Amino acid sequence: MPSLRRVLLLALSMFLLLPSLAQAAGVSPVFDLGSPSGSPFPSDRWTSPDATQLTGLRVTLPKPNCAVFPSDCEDVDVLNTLDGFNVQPRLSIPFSGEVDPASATSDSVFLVRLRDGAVTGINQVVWHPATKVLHAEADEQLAQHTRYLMVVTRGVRDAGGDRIDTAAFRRELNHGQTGSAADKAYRKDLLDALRSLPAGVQPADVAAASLFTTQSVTAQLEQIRRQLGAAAPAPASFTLGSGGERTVFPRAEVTSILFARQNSTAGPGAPAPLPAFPLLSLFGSIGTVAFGAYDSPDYETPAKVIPATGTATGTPVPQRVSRIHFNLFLPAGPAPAGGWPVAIFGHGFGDHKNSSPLVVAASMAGAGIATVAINVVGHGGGDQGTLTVTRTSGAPVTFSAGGRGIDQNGDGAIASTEGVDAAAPQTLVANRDGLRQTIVDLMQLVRVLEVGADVDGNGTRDLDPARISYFGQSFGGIYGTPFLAVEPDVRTGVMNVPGGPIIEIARLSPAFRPLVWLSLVGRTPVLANLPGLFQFDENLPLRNQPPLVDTVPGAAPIQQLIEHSEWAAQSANPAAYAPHLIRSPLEGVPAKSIILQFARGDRTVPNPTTSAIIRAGDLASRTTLFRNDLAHPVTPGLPSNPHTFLTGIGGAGTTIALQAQGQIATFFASGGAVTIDPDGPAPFFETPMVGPPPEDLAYLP
Ligand SMILES: [Ca+2]
Ligand SMILES: [Ca+2]
Ligand SMILES: [Ca+2]
Repeated sequence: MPSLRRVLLLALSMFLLLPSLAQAAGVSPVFDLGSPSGSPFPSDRWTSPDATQLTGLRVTLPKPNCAVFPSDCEDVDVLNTLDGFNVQPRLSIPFSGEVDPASATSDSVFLVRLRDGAVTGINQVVWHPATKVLHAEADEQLAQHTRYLMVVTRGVRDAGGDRIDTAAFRRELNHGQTGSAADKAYRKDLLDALRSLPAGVQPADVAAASLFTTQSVTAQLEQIRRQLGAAAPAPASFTLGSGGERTVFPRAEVTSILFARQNSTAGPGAPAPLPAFPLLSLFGSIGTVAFGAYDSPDYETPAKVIPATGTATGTPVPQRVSRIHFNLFLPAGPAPAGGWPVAIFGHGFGDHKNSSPLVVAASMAGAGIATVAINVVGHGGGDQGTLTVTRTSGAPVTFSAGGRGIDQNGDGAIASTEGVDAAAPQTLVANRDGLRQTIVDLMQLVRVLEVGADVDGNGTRDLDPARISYFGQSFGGIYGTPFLAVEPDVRTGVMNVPGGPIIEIARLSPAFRPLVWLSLVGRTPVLANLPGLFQFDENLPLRNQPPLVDTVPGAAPIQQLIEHSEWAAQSANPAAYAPHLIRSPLEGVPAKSIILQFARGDRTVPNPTTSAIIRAGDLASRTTLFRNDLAHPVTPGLPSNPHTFLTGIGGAGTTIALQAQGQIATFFASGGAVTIDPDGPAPFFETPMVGPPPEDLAYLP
């Protein structure tokens, strides 16, 4: 009996051995669990159990040599606070030899969502000959806190055109009894998951695989929203004057608004008139100009980071209370019973509440809608800045301008966005938590409007809490998307020129690319890989471009940093929240009425980053595309960069701006029911856009 068993075992091992001997010279994926780069990534091998998380896991990447790679070590500390991997992951697959990158397609490399078997392919393939690593983006954004199986099949071919070898992986999986307990547990989970191959794929086809769990994206903002809703806030104050005066003024009596902005630690500068002030009189539609303030819990530490808390059971902790100032513009005429409908407007990067909101308010007022705006974290100059309202009668009234900028780098200056980013060593967080805190402040503003805003002080509320809308430009569309996904009581929203993720906007936009370069030269070791100011080459393909063979020295570490930046910031990425606007609302949040406005060839928020939101949210039918490629050639003076088409009043773009604003005003006035084409049958606006979401840049010269 023992001898028979030995014979059978021998026969079986011969059977297993022979094919692998025959293919011994072939190329195979590497499956060495000794380091994250030694096997297909992402992989739950690089997590630890954590019962406080929705995923039951926390990322635990090992650190490189921190004496040589201190910046990478700092980044690992940030990534290791997360409860899973990127929802838009870059897949990395190491091989033992050369492969043909053209053979890496959605048929040969794909992801299987384990809960339902849904398959996602790949895009943006990059092959690194020097390291023999194949990289590819998941073709679509994945679901949050969900397990996926990554499969690499024999459909991938080596440089000689032969199918890659499958024996090494099977041998490693079945017979690899070496390694840590974590290695063994991961191998077992992976073997179990391999029972979930899609129809038509046989176990013998699998050349490599990994099992990974995506991060939670929305959990912490949802936790904070529940905390905000637990207690009614104090109502807004409208008596901000330095002498206790009410800061509510009939528009016709205001002769100017002076802004003494604080741009340095030395204090505010000289008062200067707000350039946009005359636009408040555009249609005679605005009756009242008001300034108010409310308290909002601030979850950011002084380092401008919201500390990670368990996504299942954690309790975010407010660090302090901030006084948030707002500008409010009421329509002329008698208010409807219950108060004016109100639209919250979110300003852009580097802008502030005393600028663009004044450019859009008259259009809203013309439709009977009030406009309210706050400053984004880090924006509007320092908190010593003031506004002064001068009047046709009565003394000027001076009050805080509500600046939220700080001198974060200690150089004495308060730059236009200083304080929105996290401080070192948590540099990888970037503006994730400045954006999320701004969303918290907007959710708190909704609560404050819900307790009743008595603007004129006569004891009745003047804004209707049942009719709160949101619109935002650029950055305002970026933080506006998560806000609309998480806030249940704002049912109608317009995102104008949003994009995501931030790192993709930054590297693809000529306007922001120098900031990426600054971050590359600020690292140790420095990652800028070209000589010259602002020069670097990350050598990445756009979507739907053919596979790229990357031989640019120093591009690979930049690519990895881009991936890590995106992963770390998904909890503020509009694309990651877009699925929850309409298609898959979050618990307790109704589906929203949405318009997404954007412009062809936007050089500030490039089209591929807007398309990422459109694809993730199935929003194509809700888009309006401004065709600057058609309008620019026939309209002298129109800017080649259409990014600010919503607010371009005063120049050649005035008609376009008012048409875009008119679409929003009509949408809000109808409670989100009516979406007009801004220019009707004329071709410069498409409602909705014609054709698929653009994946190219299409910059005009
Ligand atoms: Ca500074
Ligand atoms: Ca009132
Ligand atoms: Ca049209």
